Amino acid sequence: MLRRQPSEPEASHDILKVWDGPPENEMPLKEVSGSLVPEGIHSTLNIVTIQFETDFYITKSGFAIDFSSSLATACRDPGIPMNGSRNGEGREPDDSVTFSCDPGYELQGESRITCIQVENRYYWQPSPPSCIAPCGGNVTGSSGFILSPNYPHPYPHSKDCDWLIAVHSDYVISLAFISFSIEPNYDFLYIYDGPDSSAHLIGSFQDSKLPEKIESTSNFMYLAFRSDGTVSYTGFHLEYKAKLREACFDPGNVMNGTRIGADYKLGSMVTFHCEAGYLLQGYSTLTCVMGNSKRPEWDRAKPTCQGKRQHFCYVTVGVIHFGRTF
Ligand SMILES: [Ca+2]
Repeated sequence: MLRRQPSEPEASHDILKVWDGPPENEMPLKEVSGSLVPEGIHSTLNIVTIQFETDFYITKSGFAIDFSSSLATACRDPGIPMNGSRNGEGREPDDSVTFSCDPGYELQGESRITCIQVENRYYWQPSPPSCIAPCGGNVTGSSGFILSPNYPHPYPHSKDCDWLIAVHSDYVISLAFISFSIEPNYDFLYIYDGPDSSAHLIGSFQDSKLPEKIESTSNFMYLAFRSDGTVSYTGFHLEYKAKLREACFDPGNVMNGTRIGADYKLGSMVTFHCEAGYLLQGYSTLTCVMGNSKRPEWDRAKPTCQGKRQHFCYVTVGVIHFGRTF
């Protein structure tokens, strides 16, 4: 397959670095580059170090920074993480606040942080967490969301993210696309009807057209997202729900036989036939009915195909035995 090279070489940056105290304390506050004006920065010490690093290429207008000092008497507003929420308003020493993330997002850091005072210095320990859309994972629970990494921001390049959705065995999985936008022809979302990528491929999805809702035939669904080394779109936001199974499980095949019928819904029938030279043992036709457990199940056990020759040998042995006795 042809792969494109990135259209520009990795840009060399000019960076502004800000530390709380001298750099040797290793308490970085912020690293800034580009042209977005960052939010205000607050130190916890009475010293701030600002370092400006430039490379050999391209110069722009630079920066202007305004600063002021104030006497700290409490911790600063710990903020609310993007795609998450905060519980608690306290900012006094020993006050704690907790954080949680919106469905589909994972907390990075500690959910509980505490305001610490050391002499005139007030700070949160540990630092406030963030909420990120993870790259893959095992998803359980009767409903939930699957988000492309970094959603709603563009997903990273060269990512392999795999999700396994597993619900209770009486249920199947219904997956709805809330939003979907990935680079056509180069980035893909593969969805499999089973617990891994060796299961039946339901589809490989790409581009920005919202796919129809899809359903698994078992209680597992496997999603594999692959992005190439360049160009990212916003990705996807999917919602899954466990749905009571309305069909029987795939009854499989029989050794030395064939099956007719591929519909496993309630009321459907499948019929087994044995190859020439084999005899069917049991009932040839199974019907999907509502079982005693209120779940669809086949009304009979699957038949088997027995070799005639084997049967014949058994009779022959019987004759010899018969001959010896009398
Ligand atoms: Ca791409």
